[in-house]
Amino acid sequence: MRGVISLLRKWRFILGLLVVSAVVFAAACGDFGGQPAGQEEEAAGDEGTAVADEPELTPPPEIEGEVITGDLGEYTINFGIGLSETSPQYRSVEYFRDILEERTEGRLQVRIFPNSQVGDDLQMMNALQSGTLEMTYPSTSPATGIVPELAVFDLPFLFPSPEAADEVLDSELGQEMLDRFDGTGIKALAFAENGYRQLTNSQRPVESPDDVRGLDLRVMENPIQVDIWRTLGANPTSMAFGEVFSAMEQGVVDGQENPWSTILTSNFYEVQGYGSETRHVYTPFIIMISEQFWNELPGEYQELIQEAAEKTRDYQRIISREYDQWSKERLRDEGMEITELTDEQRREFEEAVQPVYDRWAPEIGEELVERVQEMVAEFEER
Ligand code: TK8
Repeated sequence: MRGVISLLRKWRFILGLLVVSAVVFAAACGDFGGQPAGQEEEAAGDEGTAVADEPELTPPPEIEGEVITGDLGEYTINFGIGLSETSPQYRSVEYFRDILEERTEGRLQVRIFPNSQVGDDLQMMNALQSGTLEMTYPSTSPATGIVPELAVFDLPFLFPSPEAADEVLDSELGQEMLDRFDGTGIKALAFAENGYRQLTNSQRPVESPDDVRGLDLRVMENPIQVDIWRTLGANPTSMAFGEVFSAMEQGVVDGQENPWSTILTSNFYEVQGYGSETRHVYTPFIIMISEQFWNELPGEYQELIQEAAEKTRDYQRIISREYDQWSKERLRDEGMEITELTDEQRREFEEAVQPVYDRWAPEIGEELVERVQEMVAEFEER
């Protein structure tokens, strides 16, 4: 029987490899909503186009723990992400890969596919559910179709600091959210940090809600993100991340919103002249694995992957915060005019989007929204 299982596993592995290779080939031809081939080369860091340098980063922690020995089989994890090789997200997946490969002497291999090469967030989550991709690391916003309660993190101005976000995400409430993926074809291992979202556009400086009026903006595929910008008088369009650069370059949209490190490492500054430090939403990432693949793994490998995901989360938060302000300054070096809002100006945005809470708290669950707000308030009082 073991021979049959191992043969099946080999066939699945070969099939998976064929699917992923076909997908990678298709992506190279620009078929997967990723950046068209030309821009992928740029995003790959050709000198003189993509931003080649990076901030002084805290080095990844030493890899500790025994090597896992025994005839537990060999597996390859194809790990797709939306951001580029210079992003803190990518750097953290390299650390995840190194932990697995070192602790199993290469019996667990990780192949990283950045730049939406094997699909955008929704496509990669679907690929996990169908077992054609092993891991991905999307924002919570596009995952609300699978776990609706995640929408609480789409509420504007919810977290006053990254530490307050960590407090909630790493609490029992956060674990409850991750556990809600069980049975959906996805196992959610840990949160990480996408970060505070900042508005950019090609038209004008923005320092008040009035300046937003009439802007055509790309937003994530999530109804609350659409509502936020419609409430501010913009014309929001939901779009997969891999299509954003081209849409801005062709003038299909005037702007988008993402953390400074994404705006920098996805070269958005090349087509966006104005940035505003709105910090209007804090978006978490989720490190996730295909439930089908997870269930086939020996328990020792499951434990290692869970441990590695939590270490990856902790490290990614550190370098994400090191990238944040450094990226803002690099964007200025690249010619972007960045408006830093005063507390008063940011309060004007908060007041303008209060109706979003009123409309969506009942949808998300008043009790859940209040639980998160109480945890944040208690944390801020410490
Ligand atoms: C990358 C996306 C991105 C998100 C977005 O896969 O879509 O704008 O902020 O980070 O998840």
